[in-house]
Amino acid sequence: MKRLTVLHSFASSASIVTLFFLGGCSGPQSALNPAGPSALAIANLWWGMFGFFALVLVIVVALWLYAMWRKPVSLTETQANRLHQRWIIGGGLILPLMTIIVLLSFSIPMGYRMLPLPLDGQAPLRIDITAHQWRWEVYYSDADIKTKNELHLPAGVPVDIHVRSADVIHSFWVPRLAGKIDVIPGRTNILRLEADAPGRFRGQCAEFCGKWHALMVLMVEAHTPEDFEAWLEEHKHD
Ligand SMILES: [Cu+2]
Repeated sequence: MKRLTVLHSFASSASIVTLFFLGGCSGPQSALNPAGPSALAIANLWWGMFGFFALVLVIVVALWLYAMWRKPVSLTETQANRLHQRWIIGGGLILPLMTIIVLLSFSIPMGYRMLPLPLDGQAPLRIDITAHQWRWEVYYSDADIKTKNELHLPAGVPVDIHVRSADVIHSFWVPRLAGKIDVIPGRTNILRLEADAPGRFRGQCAEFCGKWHALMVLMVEAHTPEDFEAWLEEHKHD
């Protein structure tokens, strides 16, 4: 009876802890609450890695418990050496190699999604962003519109963000839409992102860049293509 109560309280504490952590999966800046194709690929990779490493943890703990509880076996020196060699080759070479190959085979194609590769029949929209200590300057070259800490884009359309820095290294990151890209002085890096549907998202500089780095926030608004056109028209002559 006592054991059952202990099991129950353990189960309810585990559920509370799980709910607490899952609470962190939502919100305007959560990479686990994707709102675009490349963010979805990253979230899937994250869950895949989480499952894989959870499995590794369970196996390691099981082996550890087994090692603690099993009866010692007496082996000859040759047998012991052979066993040690097997563990070194299996656990030190084959297992890490297999792990790296599996992870790379999933993560490399996902990385490609964020590259500005040519698209069939659809030209991506270009938006230029210059990072300053401590603000984002957004520039729509076709319409000659500038905004500060505010990025407007059409939903359902691939957008190429060309990032540059006016001073130090920053990192452009809108977790719900794509992965992050470093913003390096003297270079232009390009990140492709896309929002599935209209909505508001939050971006944040992801590389420590000085005193007010934490306040280097970017508000992102995805509009329907028609609303985006209207927004461009409205701001063209500002
Ligand atoms: Cu920063």
